[in-house]
Amino acid sequence: MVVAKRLQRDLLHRWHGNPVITVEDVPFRANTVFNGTPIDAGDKVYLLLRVEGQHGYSFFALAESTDGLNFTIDPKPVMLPAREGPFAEYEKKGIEDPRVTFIDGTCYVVYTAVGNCGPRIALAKTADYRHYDRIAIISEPGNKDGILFPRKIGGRYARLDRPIGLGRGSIWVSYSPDLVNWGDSELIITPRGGYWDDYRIGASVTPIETEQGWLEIYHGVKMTSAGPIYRVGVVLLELDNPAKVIKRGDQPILSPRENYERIGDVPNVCFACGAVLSDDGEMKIYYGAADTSICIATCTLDQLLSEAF
Ligand code: BMA
Repeated sequence: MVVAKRLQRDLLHRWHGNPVITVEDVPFRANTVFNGTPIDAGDKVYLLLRVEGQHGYSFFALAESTDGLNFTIDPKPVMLPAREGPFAEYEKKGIEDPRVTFIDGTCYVVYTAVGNCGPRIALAKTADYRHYDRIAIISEPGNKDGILFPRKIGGRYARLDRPIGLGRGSIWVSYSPDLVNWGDSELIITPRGGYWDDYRIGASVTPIETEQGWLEIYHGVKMTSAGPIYRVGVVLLELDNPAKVIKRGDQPILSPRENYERIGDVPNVCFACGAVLSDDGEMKIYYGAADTSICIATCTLDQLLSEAF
């Protein structure tokens, strides 16, 4: 008898313990928890979580783990929207989607500050993952999905971001001498008509430096008659000039299929926010599912580089 091999639909493997964190794990009253970015601190993995409170706006909490799989959340949030000072105007509607990058040993967090004029990219840093010092708001409104590269490129800091343009967000790169003043912005990739990422795209994971180029795991949105579908894909960028695309995966590496990705406050969402790479090349990619929980999907870096394109 010939037994048909069951086709693995997605390149990434979902962890059997998904979802890893839900609102039931949050030790204070909240609406949802999603889009957590990992902080690889060597002996521990932290997740800086986006929590949406019952009032409707988002803030950050911290989860801690020794194995990157089982987390305990701190009893109180670690970063709330500023209510006074220069950031307050721009965080009136909350702070969202943090992404962590270590540069020369300093842990930076880029997040979306949401005010009445729209989303702006903001930068903070932390020494202990529980206290955050705001540095600057680093974009005008209409921009989100800001992520720092882990080292300077051509002597300058570099970041990916997603200015919304004509309503169809694309991924751009910008440069800075000091992390505060940014410019020389260049377009990297746009949505692709007819593909899974034909409506909107944005950077998702801190770029991973490989011998072949910067591996960027991004999110792509397809608009359907039932609303958007958020999927995860990959693009490889030149190390010395990340505006140059070496190759872009035709197919997503993760699509919403499980109930926890299909059903929630925003259905049909897999939204990656960071990855932890171990010495043996195994990757854990942390993603928000349906804006309602945090999940993990795994792969090896080699497999991503060889099979995702
Ligand atoms: C994006 C971001 C994410 C969110 C996603 C799906 O635009 O705002 O925070 O997870 O939409 O709702």
